[in-house]
Amino acid sequence: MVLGRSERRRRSSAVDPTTLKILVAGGFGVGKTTLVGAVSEIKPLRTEERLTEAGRPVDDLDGVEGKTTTTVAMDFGRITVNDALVLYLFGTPGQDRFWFLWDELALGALGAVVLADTRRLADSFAAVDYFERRGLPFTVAVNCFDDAEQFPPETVREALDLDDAVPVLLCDARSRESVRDVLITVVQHAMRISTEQREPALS
Ligand SMILES: Nc1nc2c(ncn2[C@@H]2O[C@H](COP(=O)(O)OP(=O)(O)OP(=O)(O)O)[C@@H](O)[C@H]2O)c(=O)[nH]1
Ligand SMILES: [Mg+2]
Repeated sequence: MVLGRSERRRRSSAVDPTTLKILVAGGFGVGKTTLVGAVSEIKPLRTEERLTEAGRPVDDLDGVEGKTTTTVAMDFGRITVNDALVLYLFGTPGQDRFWFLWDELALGALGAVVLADTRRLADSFAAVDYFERRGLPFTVAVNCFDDAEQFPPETVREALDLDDAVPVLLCDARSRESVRDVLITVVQHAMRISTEQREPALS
């Protein structure tokens, strides 16, 4: 097939989209795997294993009694935000015994979402501490479970003792649109921080 001049120009000017890595973190059973699955345009890679009697002493099932599986390594998904931007999503395992995987998963990440559940807000403390310590920009997204009491974002900010600059928003981890909004907030926040770090005098 012979390409016309305008088609040839169009194709040669098309640039590869920027690809960014985003972590999806948070406590056990907060909805990380659900979030990645809701938004991914490829079949998400999951590493779910059944929760067993043997794990009962170390797996804290309080508040998530209906849960039958848990992530033991990571979730992986991809979302094309627009022609210029593709996000690769890495969901962390939620249980403390898999903390050793976090450093590997965080390598090269632009930013992170810390998913929170208002019924078990303390389960998010460790993820918030982790990203603050590493200096990795993060956004807190409250996954609004039907039977959880709903609090305004500012109350959650206070409870988690977050810096004013950290975005806090409410979301539904099952909804593609809602998760997309969260991810766009993460990218914008991380870009803002990286610009401020590069141009401190202007910010
Ligand atoms: N009602 C409601 N249920 C949800 C929501 N998000 C997740 N769930 C349910 O909550 C359970 C836990 O979700 P997961 O996505 O496995 O949670 P996780 O954070 O990946 O869990 P771990 O990997 O074990 O830490 C699942 O049964 C989901 O169907 C939500 O927004 N609303
Ligand atoms: Mg999971």
